[in-house]
Amino acid sequence: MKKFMLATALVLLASPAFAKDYTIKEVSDPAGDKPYYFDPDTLTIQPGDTVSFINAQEDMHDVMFVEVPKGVDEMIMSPMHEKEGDKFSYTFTVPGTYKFHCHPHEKLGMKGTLIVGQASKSGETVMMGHHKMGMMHDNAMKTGEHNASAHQKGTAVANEVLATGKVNIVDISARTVNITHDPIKALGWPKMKMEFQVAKGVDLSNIKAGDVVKFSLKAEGEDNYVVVKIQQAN
Ligand SMILES: [Cu+2]
Repeated sequence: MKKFMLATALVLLASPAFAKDYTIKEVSDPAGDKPYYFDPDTLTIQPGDTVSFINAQEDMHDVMFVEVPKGVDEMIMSPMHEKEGDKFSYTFTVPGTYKFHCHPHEKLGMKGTLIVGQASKSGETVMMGHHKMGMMHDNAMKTGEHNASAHQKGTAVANEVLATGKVNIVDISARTVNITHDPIKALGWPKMKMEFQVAKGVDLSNIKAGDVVKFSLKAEGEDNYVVVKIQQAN
C-alpha cells in the first residue's frame, strides 16, 4: 500500500497538472507609440509549460521563432492570424533562450524573448531562417516525420508550390523577380516581399513591375526556392 501511494505521488509530480499555461497577446495599436507588439514581450517559464499566442484584434500577425536552443529540432511557427482570438499554442520542453517575431511587423519591432528554465549561454542557440523552416517542413513531410506543429502550418508540400502575388521588380539579366507574395500556406509563409531566382527557360519578357501574377516555386538546394513558372494572373 505504501509503495502504491509513493508511485501515485511520483506520477502526480511528473504529470502536466503542474505545468502552467501562459498567454502572450499579439497587439495592434497603430496610433500608439508602439504600433505592433507582443504583450508581454519577455517571459520566463519552466520546461513543460505552454504558451498561447492570441491575436488581440482583427489584424494580421504571426509568430515565428527565429532563434532557439540547440536540441529543438522542429520549427515553431504559427499560421497567419487574422481574426480576433486566433491562437497558436506550444509546449516548451527544451530549456534555454528563444527569440521570436511577427513576420509582417518584424521591422516595426514586433518581437520578443522567451526563457524556458534558464537563459542559454552564447553558442547554445541556433538561428532559424524562414527558408530553412520551409525546407524543414518539406523534409518532414517527405519522410513522414511530421508532427502536430507541422500540420498546423497547413497542407502538404508538393514538389511545386503555387503562389500568387504582385511583382515589384523584374531583373531579366540577373534572372530575379521581386514579388510581394500572398501567404503561401504550404510553406507556412505569411505575406511578404521576397526576391526569387528564376529558373532557366522561364520566359520573363511578358512580366513587368506592377503585374499581379501566379507563379510556382520549387525547392532547390538547402535553403532556396526558385520560380519555375510565372504568368499574369488574368
Ligand atoms: Cu504582427
